[in-house]
Amino acid sequence: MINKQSSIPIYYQLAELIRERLAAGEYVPGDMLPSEREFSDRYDISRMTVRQAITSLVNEGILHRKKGTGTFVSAPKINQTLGGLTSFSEDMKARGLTPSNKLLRFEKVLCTRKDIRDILNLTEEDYVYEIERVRLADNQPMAIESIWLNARFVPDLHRDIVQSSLYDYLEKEAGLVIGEATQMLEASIISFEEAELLKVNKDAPVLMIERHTYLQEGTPLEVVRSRYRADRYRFSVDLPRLR
Ligand code: 16G
Repeated sequence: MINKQSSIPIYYQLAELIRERLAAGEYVPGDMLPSEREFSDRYDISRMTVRQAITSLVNEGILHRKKGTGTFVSAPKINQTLGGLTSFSEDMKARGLTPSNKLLRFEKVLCTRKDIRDILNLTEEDYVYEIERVRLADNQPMAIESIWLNARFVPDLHRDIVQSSLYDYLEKEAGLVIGEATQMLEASIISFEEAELLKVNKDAPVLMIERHTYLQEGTPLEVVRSRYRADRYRFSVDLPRLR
């Protein structure tokens, strides 16, 4: 029940109440939620407060809105384990989803950014491919990816290749052996343009993953900064007990 005397904001109480209903299985993925008006009548709270509660659950990915219809319970998020080095295409195919890309930028340029040069061990005379793509699964945008790829290893890369799997090309066509990567995960926000590309609210949270990938013999190959939709993705790691 909603307690109006409580110091806990009413919108938060309502969001918790909806969350509990979902956990109890009262609503399942695909179900339509009661309207804002029904919630506001039932709990005697303003529609603005109802909207705030629903928006917070939409931003978390638990609910989604369909224009002109209502609010629906979302499918569970994609659970991505962080145990090994895989490509986006492999990850999606393993789930029975079809990966695709929307290429935003593809250029071979001198590596002008010092932060990238430092990671890739390059000088100002070295070239990188700067690649930016929206990564989609079953035509749903999942992430925006910015790649800086050491051009020395793949002089003939062209834009058609990165319309599909980059790792496939690197390993099967270019004869490279990808060895290992270091990955960092942090919370981030995105620009208005990026929110439009990801089809999320402009203030929706995203998960920023930075990956530094190395070839088998240890040479740095790529720096990748990806912004994943926090409403569609969660990452999990297995932790052996350390003593
Ligand atoms: C993933 C990798 C990225 C790699 C890409 C290749 C992260 C954060 N990034 O998105 O480093 O370049 O896969 O994917 O996991 P592709 O082979 O499907 O093009």
